[in-house]
Amino acid sequence: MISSFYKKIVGTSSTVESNQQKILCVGLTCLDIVQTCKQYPAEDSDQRSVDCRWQRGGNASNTCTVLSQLGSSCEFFGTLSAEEHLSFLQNDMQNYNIDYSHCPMIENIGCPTSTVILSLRSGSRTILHHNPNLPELTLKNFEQLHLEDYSWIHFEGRNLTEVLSMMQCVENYNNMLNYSQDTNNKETKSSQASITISVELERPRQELLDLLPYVDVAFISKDFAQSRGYDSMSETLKNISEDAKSGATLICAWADRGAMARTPDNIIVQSPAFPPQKVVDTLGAGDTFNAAVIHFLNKAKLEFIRRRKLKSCEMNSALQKDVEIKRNIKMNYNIESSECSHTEFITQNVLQAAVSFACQVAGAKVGLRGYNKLDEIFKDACQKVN
Ligand SMILES: Nc1ncnc2c1ncn2[C@@H]1O[C@H](COP(=O)(O)OP(=O)(O)OP(=O)(O)O)[C@@H](O)[C@H]1O
Ligand SMILES: *[C@@H]1O[C@H](CO)[C@@H](O)[C@H](O)[C@H]1NC(C)=O
Ligand SMILES: *[C@@H]1O[C@H](CO)[C@@H](O)[C@H](O)[C@H]1NC(C)=O
Ligand SMILES: *[C@@H]1O[C@H](CO)[C@@H](O)[C@H](O)[C@H]1NC(C)=O
Ligand SMILES: CC(=O)N[C@H]1CO[C@H](CO)[C@@H](O)[C@@H]1O
Repeated sequence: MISSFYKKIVGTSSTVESNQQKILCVGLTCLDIVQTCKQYPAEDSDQRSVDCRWQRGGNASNTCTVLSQLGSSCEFFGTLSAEEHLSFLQNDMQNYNIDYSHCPMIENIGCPTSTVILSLRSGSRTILHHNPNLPELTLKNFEQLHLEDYSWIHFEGRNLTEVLSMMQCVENYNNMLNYSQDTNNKETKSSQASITISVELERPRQELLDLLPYVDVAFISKDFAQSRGYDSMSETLKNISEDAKSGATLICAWADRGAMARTPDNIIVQSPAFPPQKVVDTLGAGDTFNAAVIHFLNKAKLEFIRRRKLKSCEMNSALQKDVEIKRNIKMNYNIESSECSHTEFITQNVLQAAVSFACQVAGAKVGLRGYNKLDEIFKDACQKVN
């Protein structure tokens, strides 16, 4: 089942090259207070929980945790409340090797908090979220970033206006790269690939569909799908691609039904779930799934670019010999650079492997408390198939 391509992408090394471009996750971090109970409590009852822990949470922040464990270099970008829980969140990001150096700090507004009840009997996670109106990131904040540091930017689909303007900013940057490639300014820019944009449609808000024309990869959560009346993954993919007329790769995960995805040219791939022996913690399963897909596709993208460069080097050395073919080769070079600005690297096989890999990682995660040891379990699994 595991191809050699798959092995190459997944790798076993968790060390990160220092000059590697990062994956940026834009969204929220919050404090999760997680209580594990034998069963979900009755109202007005008084019982002991089996386990209680504090954990760094928030969708973008969880996605970083998993990306980092899989060996991708990553950065979290979101507002941080400068209050008493700040150092808890910062220390934890440091432990997981997550860069947070560009996060704006907000005074006098508390940190968003989720109280979570995990039921061991049913495997459910019940979330009570409180956000004391910590301001959303703005375009101004986003403009402080150096976009050349990133190969992929993942957005939580939270606030339509702000996220849309950030995506437009990335689009402008990509167009600029494309322009300097066309003018054959090889030394400065030809090594730079355009940034891939992904989004998770998470909150049940119809208007978030307006983001789709700007994204390369869209994750549609089960909650979002259900809020629109879809009750299967295939119905979701079909109706969303009709509604939004999107050229994006669409991906839909659905708990123990696994996940399904659609390539830009309408080919459907899918994977079953890989349930662990016992489901102990489904909190963040979706974030884990997203991270694993992004990790896999980003690796595929880097590999695609590496091959393209090799090819263009070979061509350049051929150039020296034969001036006559020079013109054709130059044309080829340009055609290939614009191909790569889109999502040429997401072929049916790559997408299939990405979704299957992500269901395996998410399946391993729901068998674990928090994210502890996810990287070890995962390495063991890879060794077994090798
Ligand atoms: N009970 C389960 N058994 C096996 N795999 C699961 C289970 N729940 C989730 N998964 C895996 O996790 C992936 C994501 O699940 P899902 O979309 O339901 O998460 P979610 O509800 O968005 O999670 P959260 O909101 O807590 O991040 C699924 O595609 C599946 O591979
Ligand atoms: C989005 O953010 C802007 C600016 O922070 C705010 O004015 C607006 O109400 C937000 N919209 C939603 C839907 O949250
Ligand atoms: C890059 O430029 C080519 C032509 O110069 C164009 O066809 C292509 O759409 C551009 N790509 C992007 C991402 O703008
Ligand atoms: C999905 O699309 C089909 C036809 O394309 C339609 O019949 C169905 O009602 C749609 N589902 C929802 C929930 O909108
Ligand atoms: C804190 C937060 O916004 N959590 C959300 C993460 O995404 C899931 C859906 O995928 C939501 O249900 C959570 O509320």
